[in-house]
Order: sequence, then structure tokens, then C-alpha cells
Amino acid sequence: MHRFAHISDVHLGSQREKFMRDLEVEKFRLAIDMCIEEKVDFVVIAGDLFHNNVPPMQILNEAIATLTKLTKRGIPIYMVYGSHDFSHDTVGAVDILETAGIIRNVSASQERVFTSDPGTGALLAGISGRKIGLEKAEFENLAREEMQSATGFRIFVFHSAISEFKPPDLADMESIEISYFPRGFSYYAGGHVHRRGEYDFPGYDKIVFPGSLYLGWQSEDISRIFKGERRGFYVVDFDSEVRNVRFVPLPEFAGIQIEVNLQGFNSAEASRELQDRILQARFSQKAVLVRVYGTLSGGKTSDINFGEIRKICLQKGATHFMLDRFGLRTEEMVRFTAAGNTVQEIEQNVLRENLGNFKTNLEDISGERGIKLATALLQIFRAEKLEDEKENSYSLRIVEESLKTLGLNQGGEK
Ligand SMILES: [Mn+2]
Repeated sequence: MHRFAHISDVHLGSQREKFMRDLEVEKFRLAIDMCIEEKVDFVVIAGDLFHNNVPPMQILNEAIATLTKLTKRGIPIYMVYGSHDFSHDTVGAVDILETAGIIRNVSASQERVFTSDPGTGALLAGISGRKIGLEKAEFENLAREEMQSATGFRIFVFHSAISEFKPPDLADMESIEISYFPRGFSYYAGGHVHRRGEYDFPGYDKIVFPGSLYLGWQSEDISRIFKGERRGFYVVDFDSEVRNVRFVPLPEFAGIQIEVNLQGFNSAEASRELQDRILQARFSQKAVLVRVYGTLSGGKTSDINFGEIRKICLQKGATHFMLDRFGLRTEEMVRFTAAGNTVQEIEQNVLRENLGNFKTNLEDISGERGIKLATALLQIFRAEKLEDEKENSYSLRIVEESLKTLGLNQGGEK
């Protein structure tokens, strides 16, 4: 019997605050140690190992130190790029790992469809993720015949949502229909969807999404882990076919989410309500996420002294304080904003409503494509500077990601 581990969406480097970044790196290190303890023959990482294709140097250094624990023991690592660490015009961190012989990128290419694992004979093939779901064309051009007619234990590694298996709250996520996937593989190692899921479909035996390894990065990822969602990775036993699939949870996150509905309060009342709720809550030795939402009946959201709330939390023994106030607004704001439950939804609705005011002949920036592009750019602009990141590398990072999203190469200079 052989065994491999399936990890995805580590997003190293996504956390801006030191407390969270240390946690992210620490849990990645732990996951790799657990893989060694589990005596796996190899490890599959289904994309988004890094949050950016050019992560901060200390994150890259940390990743190399951790991954080489495996390679030093003769445990190979097979990967595809994710939508976050993919780079089509610059050298990304994943390329560096491959050049250094630490990982093998198993994305199918014209020269090579399968990568064979020398220890177990397992065959791996895959498709990397892209920004805004551009991998669909690659699915269309897959060497489907060759993949489907091969024999032996085969793993398909991918970084895309599958239309048939999207969690209900992620229904709007771009996805690929299952019929685009080559049939008959023994195991489909998924990434990109930050929710754990195991699925079976006729012709596609075992489809698995481990979800983000630990923290993830979206506010929903953070909220769910603060509410106690367990995160981790998969360990799969196999010989000629899959024998056992097992989720391996990482230690529970010591956190608590305090949700406070401030609907109808004016800003002074809201401050008092919020303070009361924090004073009542019990959370010593835990990270605290305060999530406020609702529409204030008067005053401004900035009238609420969140600094004071933070101070109280830390005085009460919180190990870390985080605030999510994206759902908080004033009546004035409501009058000017479109409806929606998430920041992205609201942004998209605002863009959609204003489409009519915008005339252009450029297809890329008009209609739904324009909305998608604008949303992707807003996402990039929202990225904050890392605590110890230099101003220069921060601006470079934002500019490069924007150009990439716009499909504009930086002429000449590298
Ligand atoms: Mn991801």
C-alpha cells in the first residue's frame, strides 16, 4: 500500500499582521511534519501555495526550509500553480522551487502529459489555475485521449471550482463543468475552493477539495476559522486504486468571533452596545474577531471608537484583535450604494448599474468582461502593505499584478 498527502491553498504571505502570518507559517510547517509522520510517499499541492507569485523573501525562505524537510527524506512534492501564485510573464516563486529541484510542476504540457512518481509508479497530470478562470481554454485543449487511455494509478491535479460541486454560498464563483475533466482518473486533487468537500460522480471516482490549509485569506475564510471550522489536509492510501481517503485536521484555532448587529442604532448607541457586548463576552487566551454589521440610524461609522474596543479586548486577555466592519454602513451610504451581501457583490452591482454611462469600443473593458476586469483590479488595489514590506516592493507588487490582470506585459525590463 502507498500513501500520499493532498494539500491546497496555503496562501503563504497572505496575512498582513504578524500574529496571523506567524500562525500561517507555523501551521504549514506542522502540516509538513505531519506528512512525514504519516510516512507519505509523496505530497500533492493543488495550487496557491503562495498568496502572490512574488512573495516576500522571508516567506519564500520559510517555504523552502519547510519543503526541503520532505525532499531531504526523499519525499517528492508535486504541484500546479494556483490562481494566486501563477505568473505567465515573470518568474514566480513556484518556478524557483522547480528550478531548485524542490517541487515538480505536473501541469500537462505538449512535451509531457504525465509525470511519474518514481517510488510508487503513480502518474500525475494537471492544469494550473489562472486569474479570473482563464484555465477553461486549457481544459479544452487537454490531451484527453492520452489521459483517458492510460492505465495505472492516476491523479489529476487542478485548481478550479467544478460547477456541479460548488458550495451553495459560492454559487457565483467561476467554475468548470465536470465534463471538461478527463475521465477515469483514480483521484482528482482539487484546489481553489476554500471549503472542504469530497465528491463522487459517474466516471470520476474521487474528487476532493481539502479547502484552505489553515487561515485562508478571504474575510469568509477568516470568519469561519474564528467560528471554529477545522482546517487541514487529506491523506490517501492506494495501491492500484484509492483504498482510503482521510481528512487530517490541524489543531483547533484558538479564536472567537463576536458578531454584533448595529442595525438602527445611532453611532453613540452603537458604541455603547458594542462595548457592552465585548465586556460580556468570554475569550481569554483567544484571538478575537469582532464583526459589526447593520445600518446606523445616525452619525458616522467613524464615530465609533474601534480603538477603544481593541484596547478592551486585549485587556480582557485576547491574544489578537481583528475587526471586520465591511457590513457596517449609514443610511446615507445605503442611498448611494447598490445592494449585496459581500463587498464584491456590492462592487459588481455598482459597476453593473453604471454600465450605461460608459461608452467604449474596447470589448475587454465593456459589459460583463469589463465588470470582471474592474472587480479583479479592485481586489488587487485592496491588498495592503505587509507589516514589514518596503514601500518599493509593495508598489511593485501592486503594479505587476495589475499589469498582469490587464494582460499588459512590462516591456523589456525585468
Ligand atoms: Mn486559493
